[in-house]
Amino acid sequence: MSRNDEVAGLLEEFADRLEATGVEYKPTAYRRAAENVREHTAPIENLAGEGEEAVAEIDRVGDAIAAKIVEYFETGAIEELEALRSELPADIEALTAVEGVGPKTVGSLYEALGVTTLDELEEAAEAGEIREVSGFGAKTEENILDNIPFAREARKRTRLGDARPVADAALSYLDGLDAVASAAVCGSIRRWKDTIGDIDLLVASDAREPVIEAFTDWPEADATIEAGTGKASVRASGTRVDLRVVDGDEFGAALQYFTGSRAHNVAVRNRAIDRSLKLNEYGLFDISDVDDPDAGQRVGQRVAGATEDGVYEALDMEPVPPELREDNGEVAAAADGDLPDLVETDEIRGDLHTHTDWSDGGFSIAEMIEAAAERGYDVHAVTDHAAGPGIFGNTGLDEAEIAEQAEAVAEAAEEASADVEVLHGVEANIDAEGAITTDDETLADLDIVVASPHSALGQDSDAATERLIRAVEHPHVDVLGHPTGRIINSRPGIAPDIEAVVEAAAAAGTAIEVNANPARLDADGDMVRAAIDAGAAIAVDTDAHAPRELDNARYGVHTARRGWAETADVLNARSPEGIRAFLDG
Ligand code: DGT
Ligand code: CA
Ligand code: CA
Ligand code: ZN
Repeated sequence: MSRNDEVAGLLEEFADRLEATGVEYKPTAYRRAAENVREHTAPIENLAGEGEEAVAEIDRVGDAIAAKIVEYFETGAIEELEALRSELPADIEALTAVEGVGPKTVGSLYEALGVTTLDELEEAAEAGEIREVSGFGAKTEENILDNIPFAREARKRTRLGDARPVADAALSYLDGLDAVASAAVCGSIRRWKDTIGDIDLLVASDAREPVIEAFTDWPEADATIEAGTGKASVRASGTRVDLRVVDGDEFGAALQYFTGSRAHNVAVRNRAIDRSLKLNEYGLFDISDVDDPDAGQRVGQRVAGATEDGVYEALDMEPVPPELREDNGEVAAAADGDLPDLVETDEIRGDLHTHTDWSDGGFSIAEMIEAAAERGYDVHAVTDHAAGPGIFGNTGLDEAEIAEQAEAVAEAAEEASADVEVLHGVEANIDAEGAITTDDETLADLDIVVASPHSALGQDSDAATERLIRAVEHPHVDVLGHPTGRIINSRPGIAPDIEAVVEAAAAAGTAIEVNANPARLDADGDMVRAAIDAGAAIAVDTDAHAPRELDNARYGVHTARRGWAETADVLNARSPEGIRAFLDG
């Protein structure tokens, strides 16, 4: 974690605690400051060293907040924050992780019941004490109780999008060391799971000690958790990073083993046993002539282990792409030579769900088209928010504004230097009943309509199913955007009957989106697989609000791969003509 992140975290806590004690306006100022400190490119500790004025140069950081930041670097604490902490000794970060519990709730529940931790919150809810507090009711209490397990789980796991850049940085650092022959990520992050418990790294080297030493000295590591002869763990950006160092001839076996999942490994190991082979993290061994196969880890004749592909091939299997290794039929498919030909990130020909400064994006239509061109895209769809439920203030476009934007998009497309086919569309809203809240005549004129749920995300499963079925059956809807509306580690979203929704989508010719924003990643792998089985197309879109967010496409592609998506299943891996044909159909 950089010190900018650290200070931003403190300012956010400050904001929460001010809000909990009923202070108005100031919390917003602290949150804005936090955001800008986090995004600021210069290290905050350097600015603080130069003094308050240098810190106050950061956008939205006023003199008062700048003084507190300097105080923190000079004394190791902020006096006023310490005072707020003793006034309200509750774990505000943990408690506000529960959906429906904000800082004010934390303040009230502490005052009335002395609640300071998640456990105490749960006890109070179970005992029916919360409903007795003024301003709370039985329904609120029930919601809190329902949401506690999710909050507990969320605090333990890191989002893929937060962990992957850390893993990539660690990997390139290790790759640059002389003693390292090869380096790879393994574990859930190599399988591209949407959340990960820890980052697992593997290195092949015949000099273990210097590699371990260099790893614990990695500049981005905040602390060493443990260090041994062949493995070490550090903490970086709040996530645990495990490294194992093995010999080159065992690298493939270790990579296979530590990639998991456990269930996949069990299935593969059983296949080895059927062939009188022994598979473990050290290699694949022929034990047909061995009296006691359990006598050691490296017994019998080594038949594979240097490469992972070699391990699978020696088991008469196609090498299994990591995303499939969840024991969902991939072992049998690999044995039959029936693995899917998975879509690749560089096969994406354009993004079909993006925003500009016409709604809540930060960049112009022209800048977003240019960014798409830079990424080699052939197609780019502009789909700003339509006004409607769940879209705040006046960020969403009404019918007149959509018509006006059509002209602006046509103009920008005309002027764009690169040869990108620009589509004009909208991200329309699916209301709680499944109606699309933009006029049909307006929708009919657009190249593409993405329809997404943005409101009523706490509705029950039956209502959610009906809602999404009605939306995908709408004649002008082309893509169902982020189908559940979940925000990973923050809110679960709706839980429709997936089969029913994807069947309706397939029948209506509506594509199911994999939203590549790493906070969303829905549809998830399971829904993608159901959609493909039902015959629905998949759209892998970033929902970018800025050019750099177009680079999130890889998270969406790997999520689609977890759902066994082949190139042909993905709408925006088709040619511009193919995409047009689908949208017109
Ligand atoms: P995570 O970190 O919770 O997101 O999930 P993984 O899959 O990365 O799990 P982790 O970090 O505990 O271990 C990495 C891989 O190592 C795991 O996917 C499979 C393998 N592995 C670790 N311990 C065991 C074990 O006791 N038995 C088996 N079969 N495999 C193991
Ligand atoms: Ca892991
Ligand atoms: Ca691990
Ligand atoms: Zn969007």
